[in-house]
Amino acid sequence: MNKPKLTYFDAPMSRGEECRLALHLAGVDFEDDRVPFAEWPARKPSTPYGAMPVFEMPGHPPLAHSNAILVLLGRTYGLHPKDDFEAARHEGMMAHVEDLRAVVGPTIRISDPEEKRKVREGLVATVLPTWAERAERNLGAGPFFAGDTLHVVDLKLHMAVRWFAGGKVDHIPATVFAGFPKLTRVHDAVRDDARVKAWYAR
Ligand SMILES: N[C@@H](CCC(=O)N[C@@H](CS)C(=O)NCC(=O)O)C(=O)O
Repeated sequence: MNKPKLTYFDAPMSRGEECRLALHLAGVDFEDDRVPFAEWPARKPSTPYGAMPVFEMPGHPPLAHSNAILVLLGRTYGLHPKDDFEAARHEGMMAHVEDLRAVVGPTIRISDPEEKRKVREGLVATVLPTWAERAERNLGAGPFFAGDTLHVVDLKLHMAVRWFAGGKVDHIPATVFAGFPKLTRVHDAVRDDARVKAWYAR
């Protein structure tokens, strides 16, 4: 390996895509290792914690956990605050996104369609608006988490909102976060960033 490598599923989603975006925004020439879903079970045991994304840099052991990867990239390439307290505030919001994934993620594995519908409708009624209200409470005048400058936290918030905004998650309406203008504004500001547009125009 002679350049950084990011390993994740072959899909523009979630924890892996936010790390790819961070690498792209940082201008890093990286190997974009996309694992077909069918190959994941064979590769899983060789990852640090049995999950992806995994980031590798020449001369270092593989690094796992999206927030650790994002903070490393953010610190290295100016996409995370230098001030320790402000950085921790950003990391708090990043943990809030992981809290959301921790409740919605397991519903993907519910095999009974009726049970899945019930559980997801329950999330739409309570957990998702509560999560969004708490995120919103910690957002300022925007457009990004910390004003005019895009940081890794914004990439993470963008991916969280985008997850549902596409309308492709059964039983979770695309409008589930539409009533939260600050969250929507972060999502849109990241979407409209020229570097992000360039990534999707490849
Ligand atoms: N805390 C980890 C969670 C990683 C995680 O659960 N990744 C999912 C994909 S987003 C995964 O690897 N799922 C497949 C599996 O657990 O076997 C992080 O933030 O990266």
